[in-house]
Amino acid sequence: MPRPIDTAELADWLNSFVGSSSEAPYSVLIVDDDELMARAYATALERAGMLVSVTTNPALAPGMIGAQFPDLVLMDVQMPGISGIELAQVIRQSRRYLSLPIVFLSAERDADRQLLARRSGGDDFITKPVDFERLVRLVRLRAERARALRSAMEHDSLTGLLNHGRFKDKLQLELERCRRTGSEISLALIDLDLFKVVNDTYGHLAGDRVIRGLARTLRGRLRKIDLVGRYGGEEFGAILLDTQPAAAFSAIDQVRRAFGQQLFEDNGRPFRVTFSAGIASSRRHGEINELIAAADAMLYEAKRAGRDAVFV
Ligand code: GH3
Ligand code: MG
Ligand code: MG
Ligand code: MG
Repeated sequence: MPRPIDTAELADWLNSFVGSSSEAPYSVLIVDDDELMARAYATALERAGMLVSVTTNPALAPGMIGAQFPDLVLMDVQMPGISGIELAQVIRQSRRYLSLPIVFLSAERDADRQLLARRSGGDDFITKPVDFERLVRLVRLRAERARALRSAMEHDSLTGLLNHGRFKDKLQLELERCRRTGSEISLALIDLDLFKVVNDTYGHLAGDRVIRGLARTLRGRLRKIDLVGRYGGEEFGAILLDTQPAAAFSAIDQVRRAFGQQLFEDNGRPFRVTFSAGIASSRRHGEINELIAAADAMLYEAKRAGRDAVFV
């Protein structure tokens, strides 16, 4: 019997591996109408240290993928209702899942059908009866590469922080968690002050060093569980988990003071840079666009008040 799965809980758990995602166990979703076989694959993968969930109902697969964001999907081809090939086509329609490896499992030996399976978006084809050792090796290899690819796609290349798209995904996920659990997050939007002047005076390379410097300060000064992203060019976002606005203010203001003391230099010319920030709470703004707009409005106020300040 496949064990019952609380997909929301599993998503939370997977999501909690912030900053250490490469060390988290690989998560695999198995989609196979044959319960006994699915269970056997699951056991083999679990013994190899992976986290496995199973569904015998292919119609549930897209929802589970959305909730769990597995590292890999292992999928039977022949299933009642919707075939694995059709399911792969559905999954591949979403840009988010372009790098999600799909491995087909099938008794299908026909080369044309196998080719069709690959063309529909499948990455590998394992024929039944399955060699379990080979299955584990292949899944691990695919998951490893997919995770590296996904990480590159989700992080900003200049700073290594979450990029704009992934940052907003995370914000959405955290807001959903707040709704479920009644917890609270604070969102901080941070914008470097008069950065055009910095670029004009010291050059773009020095400007880039400043952007990297702020990224490092944010990562170093905030908690490991907090989510930090590069929201735009010289704008950053921080999601402070389980944090009320007053505490968020202290945290970001402490970053502001530390960053303001940092000395940058260009050809022997030392200089400092400041930032302004706006903070808003999920308690008052539960919808993502509202929350962002509220933090942005506070950021605007901080700028208007003369910059180098945090407004809440
Ligand atoms: P304000 O205090 O009002 O925010 O002034 P500002 O000069 O920072 O205003 P604005 O947001 O208009 O300018 C941002 C500048 O940041 C313009 C852009 O050239 C620069 N910028 C954006 N991304 C990068 C980047 O990746 N590297 C460098 N060096 N500069 C960048
Ligand atoms: Mg089947
Ligand atoms: Mg800006
Ligand atoms: Mg600016």
